Amino acid sequence: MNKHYLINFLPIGNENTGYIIALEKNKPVKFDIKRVYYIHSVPESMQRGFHAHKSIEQILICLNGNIKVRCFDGKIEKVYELNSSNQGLYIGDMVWHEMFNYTKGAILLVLASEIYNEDDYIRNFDEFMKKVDKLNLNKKEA
Ligand code: T46
Repeated sequence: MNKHYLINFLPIGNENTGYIIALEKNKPVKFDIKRVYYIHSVPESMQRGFHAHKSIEQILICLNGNIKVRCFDGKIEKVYELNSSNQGLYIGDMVWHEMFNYTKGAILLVLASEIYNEDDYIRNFDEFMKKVDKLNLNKKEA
């Protein structure tokens, strides 16, 4: 199962009225949203992220501007360009992610499946690789 992918949202409205996008449990968010946070005013040269979550799932939505996100699940690496509020980037557990190339005024909204818990972060890449290799090995043996 892919652990990082883009989700297209359904905008309600038209160019005369403007749009509403509603995100609900199962439509299309597959987890209970326990936290919402947003990141803004990031200098263009700044890179953020550089961690994976042990169990938290998230959807990243770029509400304004343009942000790039590199995701690596131990096998598949992909750079996503987030430049539309009509799309969200799903990032599951155990996905190393890095955010960069924030344009001026970029705003990143994040829906998360759990409240903030620093113990859920893996901030060391070698530790991430060890854990993800072990998980993949266990999957092969099962
Ligand atoms: C993620 C990416 C997409 C809190 O106190 N509460 C919170 O809910 C969050 C998200 C962060 N913090 C504190 C923890 C750190 O002291 O804010 C500080 C900066 O967090 P961090 O360096 O983890 O920020 P990013 O931008 O690297 O990562 C954030 C989220 O933390 C992370 O879960 O997946 O955005």
